Amino acid sequence: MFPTHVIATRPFSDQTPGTSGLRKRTSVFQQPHYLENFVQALLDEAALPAGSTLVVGGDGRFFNREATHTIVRMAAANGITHVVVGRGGLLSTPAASHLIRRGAAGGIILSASHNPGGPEGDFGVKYNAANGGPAPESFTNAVAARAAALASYRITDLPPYTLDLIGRQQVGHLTLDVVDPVSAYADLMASLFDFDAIRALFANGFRLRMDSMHAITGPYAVEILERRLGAASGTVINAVPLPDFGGGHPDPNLTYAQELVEEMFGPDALDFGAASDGDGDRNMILGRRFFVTPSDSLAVLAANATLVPGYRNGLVGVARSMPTSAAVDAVASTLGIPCFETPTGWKFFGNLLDAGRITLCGEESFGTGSNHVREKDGLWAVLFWLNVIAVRRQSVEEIVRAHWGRFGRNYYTRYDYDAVPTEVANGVMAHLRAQLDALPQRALGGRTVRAADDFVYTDPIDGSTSTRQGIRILFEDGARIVYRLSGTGTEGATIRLYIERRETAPERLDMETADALRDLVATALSVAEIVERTGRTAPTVMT
Ligand code: VG1
Ligand code: CO
Repeated sequence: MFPTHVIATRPFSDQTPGTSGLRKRTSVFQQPHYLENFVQALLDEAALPAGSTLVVGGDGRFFNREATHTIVRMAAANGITHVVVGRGGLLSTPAASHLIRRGAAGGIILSASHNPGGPEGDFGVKYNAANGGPAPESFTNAVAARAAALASYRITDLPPYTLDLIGRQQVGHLTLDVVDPVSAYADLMASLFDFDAIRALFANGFRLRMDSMHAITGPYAVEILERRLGAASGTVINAVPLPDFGGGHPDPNLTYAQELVEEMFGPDALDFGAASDGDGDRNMILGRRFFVTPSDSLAVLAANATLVPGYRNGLVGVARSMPTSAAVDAVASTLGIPCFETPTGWKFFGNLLDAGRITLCGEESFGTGSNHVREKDGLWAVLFWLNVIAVRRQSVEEIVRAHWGRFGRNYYTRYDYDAVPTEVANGVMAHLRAQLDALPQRALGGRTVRAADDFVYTDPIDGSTSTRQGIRILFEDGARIVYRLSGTGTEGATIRLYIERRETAPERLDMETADALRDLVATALSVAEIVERTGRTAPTVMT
């Protein structure tokens, strides 16, 4: 047998997972024992029964391969006898979720998602449970407590094995399956969408640009869009995953997906543009010179779901995270189905999906998904849109404008202030909390406040409660301002400001978002004293 070592570690008190797993600078993860400490805490807490399967894979960023080997060796040392790894240690987050759901007891996903990668960038580790979804808060809190108290971890010297050849290897007592990262996921997509209709769309000259931002969706997009659906070769740009994402910020928004945005708003704009993030769970949808807000995208998909084979029988319900606009609420009320409002982070959708209470869900941060996996899914959203376009035979812009005409329009914007000193950001939140009781009935910028609170969520399935999930100022006319601190940043704090106003009058559906929200933005900045407290006169990113 191969020796298992029990290695002394020092407790790490900074291993509390945030919105989506543990995310730190790569250099922090590279410290001696740091990764091992966290993985041991995860494995201890998960306590997988004998004979169970663990899935491992990541978005290919710098340190992905080393971390994969460490986890394989630690899994073996902790009695796990079957590990499934994507070839090269690669798996997109939605593909990992899908593989876990096919009989594994859990999975470890290596990614810091939309955060930059590389030696100077970020790394991340997330545990997903047997349902394929991010472990709930109760689990992550318990892991953090263990990680802060651990004395040692277990790791095995394994005989040589490879992550680069598809197939089964017997490595000591460990059965290691290296799988093609793409094929099972591509088959799942083919089972949900009308690939014949989408193929016909491309055959008739429909032009798409997909920007994979040098991140994990490249191989998935090439296989599905170009090979299986016949989109022109070269449709997918930045298709080769790179350890540092080509030095970019793999976040599909109007600021960072620059190459795509320039083309889609330029003189030779194509019919449809899309981008995905580092780990493949986010999506940005663009029409010709037209940006679809993620909140609108969720609402449009919900309203058109029965046009898609996988959702032909309709939706049982929908959910959105609290800061996401209420556009989908209007669709749910017309369809007569429930709409749930959850805290930020995909883990809060898991119970609702597992209990069969919702079919679609989404977040304003370019995340949309359904009950097909337990993560948000970037390429799924792109395929959903393509399927809807193929059936409706309308442009992206026509579909969205028709949607606004029918359901009303939720003007929406998000401001992010990155790398704010932590004390300053906490000061902004404390200043807001101190005003909560005095805000109701007050007039702010000509609007009357109906209610103000710090969002509390009680899970309807397991009754668990999550507090302090974001400050909401709700106005009587339905407008809303939300403030929260990011749980995914690694430098200082990120303040997020979300602003929304609903409009149903037909003559007011075509305003520029900046014009429609100007007053509310001014109110939001002044109530929080953003400029005074942070010294920032403009956000880092505006969506
Ligand atoms: C952000 C988004 C949130 C998303 C999370 C993980 O969190 O706002 O909606 O679920 O990232 O997405 P925060 O706490 O920074 O606002 V990903 O693509 O990193 O898995
Ligand atoms: Co992501």
